Amino acid sequence: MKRIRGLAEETIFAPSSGNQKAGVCVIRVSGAGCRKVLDGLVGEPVRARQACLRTLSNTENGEPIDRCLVLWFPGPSSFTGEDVIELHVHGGRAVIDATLRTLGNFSGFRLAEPGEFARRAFLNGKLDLSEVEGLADLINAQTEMQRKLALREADGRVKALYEGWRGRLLHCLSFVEADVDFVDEDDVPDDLGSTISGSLAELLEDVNKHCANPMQGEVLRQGFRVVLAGVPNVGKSSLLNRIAQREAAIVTETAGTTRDVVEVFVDLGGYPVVFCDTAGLRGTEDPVERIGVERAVKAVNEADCVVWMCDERLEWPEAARSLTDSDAIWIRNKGDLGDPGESAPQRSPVSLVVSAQSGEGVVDLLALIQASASERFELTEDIGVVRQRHAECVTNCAGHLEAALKLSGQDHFDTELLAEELRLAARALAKIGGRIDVEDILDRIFGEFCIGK
Ligand SMILES: Nc1nc2c(ncn2[C@@H]2O[C@H](COP(=O)(O)OP(=O)(O)OP(=O)(O)O)[C@@H](O)[C@H]2O)c(=O)[nH]1
Ligand SMILES: [Mg+2]
Repeated sequence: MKRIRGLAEETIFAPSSGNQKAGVCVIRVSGAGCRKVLDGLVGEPVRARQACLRTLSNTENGEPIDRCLVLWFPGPSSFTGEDVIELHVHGGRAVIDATLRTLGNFSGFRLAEPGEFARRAFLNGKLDLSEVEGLADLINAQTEMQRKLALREADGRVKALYEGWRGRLLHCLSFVEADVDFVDEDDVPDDLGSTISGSLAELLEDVNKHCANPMQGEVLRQGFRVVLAGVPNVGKSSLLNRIAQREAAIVTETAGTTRDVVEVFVDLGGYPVVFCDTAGLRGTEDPVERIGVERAVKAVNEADCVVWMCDERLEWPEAARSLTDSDAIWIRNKGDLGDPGESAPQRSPVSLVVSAQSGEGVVDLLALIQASASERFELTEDIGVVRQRHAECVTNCAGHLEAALKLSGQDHFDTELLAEELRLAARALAKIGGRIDVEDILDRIFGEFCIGK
């Protein structure tokens, strides 16, 4: 277990329950100075890990600040691993300010930086990096599905999976290292290759299966991107506004109104969905509109789901046809104007008629999109790779595992080389939990937190 270096000198404190006016505000204190708070600010003794109702008093003039609940967690059995106190004060601005001011008067005390409590928990071996990332996700989760995914990281399921794989690798490595170091010992199997290749093949299969639905977690974190695309004037921006229930995008009768991609975040049955309105697709001489069309094409290509909006009254340009995707949802807008009839220049594979103006069919469209998102995010037993950072480590591990498997299958191989591949595969997994090579990523990860966590 890592011990903190130098940090314990400073006791940190911060409100941990957000900045809104509320009934209660939890102010957390962590560090060796906690006992000063118990003696000076709280006064009366408190029992460890039990909520005690106490009066906080200003250390300068002895005046009472608030009557509040005090929770005392002596280290190392605390969130950070250090001594921790939680003060559940009344959530008014003046109470919070007076409490923070008094805490700041203790020598060696300072306001915590964002993520500093979690950083201390990590440095004290209370959490591994995947759990820290899960905690950040849990705090940032805006929808039910994001919460579920974050909990899988925060409660240690991601950690358990990768640590389990690492354990299997280290087990194989122990045979190889035994072969290298003690070739004459009895308990080292003669046929090293065949002993470990079965285990390595099984592990590689598990790793590859796990990577089969890559970045599911990343998509869930960023949101399922639904791009509204089609020729100009079909009503893409009107539909976006109808879904957002506000005037998010400009709507006019002029074809070619939208240029930039306009994004709106929606919680669709627990799934985080980002709807993107785009410029109407058409060939154009206008340089600004051309950039808009390029952005629209890019958005379509990067979309998780494309809603192709058409209007059979309008010509469907060749450029747009080449982009069409059989998995996309095809809709015809302006249903309130009636069917264009057989006289329309073309018939597209429309599965739904909607009207951005009256709202007709929009609920059905949202249900189709939700079904598509739920198919994509089905949270199975194997949680898949949840972060880009993890994906890089797992891919790296798989590469070394493959190399090791190949070596172990040969009649004659260099055991040193095999051991090195196994070590590198295990290192790649160790990186996920932050056992090694963490210095360069710590600031980025803890920077995701707000103050007080
Ligand atoms: N009757 C009717 N008119 C609509 C409907 N949806 C949009 N319109 C009208 O169609 C025109 C174009 O609407 P927009 O939402 O700007 O169309 P767009 O596809 O975003 O157009 P571009 O940004 O130019 O690509 C506006 O005059 C809207 O009021 C609808 O469902 N019914
Ligand atoms: Mg528009």
